[in-house]
Amino acid sequence: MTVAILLVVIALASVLFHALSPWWLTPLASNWHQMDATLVITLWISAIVFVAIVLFIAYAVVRFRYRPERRAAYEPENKKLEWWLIGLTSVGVVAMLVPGLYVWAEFVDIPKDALTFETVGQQWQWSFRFPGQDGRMGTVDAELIKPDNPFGLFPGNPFGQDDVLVQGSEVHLPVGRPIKVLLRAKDVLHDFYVPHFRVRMDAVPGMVTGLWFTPTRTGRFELACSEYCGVGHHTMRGLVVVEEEAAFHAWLKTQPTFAQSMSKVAAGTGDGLAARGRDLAQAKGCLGCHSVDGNRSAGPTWKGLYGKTETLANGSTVVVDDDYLKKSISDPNAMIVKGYSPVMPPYNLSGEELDALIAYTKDLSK
Ligand SMILES: [Cu+2]
Repeated sequence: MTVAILLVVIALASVLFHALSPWWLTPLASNWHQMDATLVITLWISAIVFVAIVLFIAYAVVRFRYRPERRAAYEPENKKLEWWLIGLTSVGVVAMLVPGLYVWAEFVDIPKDALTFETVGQQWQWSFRFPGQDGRMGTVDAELIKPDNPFGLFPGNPFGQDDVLVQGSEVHLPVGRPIKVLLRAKDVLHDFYVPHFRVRMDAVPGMVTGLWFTPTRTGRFELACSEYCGVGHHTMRGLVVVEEEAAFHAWLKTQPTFAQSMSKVAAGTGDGLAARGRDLAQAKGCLGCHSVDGNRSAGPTWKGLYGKTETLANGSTVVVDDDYLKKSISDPNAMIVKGYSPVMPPYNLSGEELDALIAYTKDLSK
């Protein structure tokens, strides 16, 4: 009897947990209410089956409990019952699958007027590219990816010259317009997922994947990598700002085009060694683990780092200078700062690149 009561309590508690739990979907901010509908349908069907089975077991435990005078009946087959069970299971499975097929058909049918932009994932940050005035994205090749050319655009391709290369990990989008996101990855699998938009897709090295949605609300939404991609995975975040069309275009104008960033490179140090260090830090993914605003991340923040005295894991202290930084980039695990894990891979940078990065950290420590 105790077992039967426990089973009934489990069934009731599961239903109550769902009804009272705050752990439910975030508010929807895109057109994909169908995703929620399929989820709810699946949840209800599974919930009904779960409760029915648990209650049936509780009933069977009481009804057929052991009595010395009773003998079990041998019944190897019950055709009628089997047909019922096959029928009900089929109806349940079909009811869970069919709505998904309808939603998928819509998911792969990308609206013709969609605004396209590209998102590139790398350990551990997101970068964004818009097609520019001509509405066409420039051709890319992974072999061309360099600190100066983080998207690997063909320097001579006419469609790529006006491509807008977004600075930082914040992307703006206009509200109420279908958006098509093209996805690439530079190193390992990543996954583009903004929970408020419901849709997600893996970014796979060596191919272009994509998804689409129409943002329905203005606001700031977090983009978090949703495919485990290494020790810095949790730091791989971005921000999607949905705003009115005019504000979006104003923002887009503030971002440099590919031609502008290339001419900066051609002009030598552009706007200084520190700026080149910043571009390099962005391109190499350093900022995935080292913040520049003082916040603690997988690695020490770069803000105020230069000239600081750090305590190392072995208890000794070191002043952060050119030598320490150079050593820590080429052999990160030699002198780990206390409280951090030895997770940084070694980087083989040129002397010029090292100088640029150090100039940048100096700049952040003024
Ligand atoms: Cu990732």
